Amino acid sequence: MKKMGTKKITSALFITLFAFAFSAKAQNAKKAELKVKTSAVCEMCKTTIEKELAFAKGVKRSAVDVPSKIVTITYNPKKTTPEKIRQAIANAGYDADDVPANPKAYEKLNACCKKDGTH
Ligand SMILES: [Cu+2]
Repeated sequence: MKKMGTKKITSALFITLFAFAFSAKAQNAKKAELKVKTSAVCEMCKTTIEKELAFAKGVKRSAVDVPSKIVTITYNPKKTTPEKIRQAIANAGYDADDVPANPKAYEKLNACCKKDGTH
């Protein structure tokens, strides 16, 4: 009787562990990482891009590394796509990989943020 009890507990524990592993895997599927090369040149560009992405659907987190001009984006692949994310960056006035910056948004950028800006 006592042995049976232990077995039950052990199998219950296994099931719990399985459930944990499974849910962790399911959560991973909702997260993907994307790296996009932009035309960011300064801290202000970083803020502009990160703010724009904060409002983009499906984007969980974004971080611009100014020296390398790379934006690392954590997003939900069920809610958005790399294409849409690049488009959001382009709409903010910055190049995003092969998507050119939106000219109107680019015009509105501070002079120091433009590609030919003096630094
Ligand atoms: Cu800038």
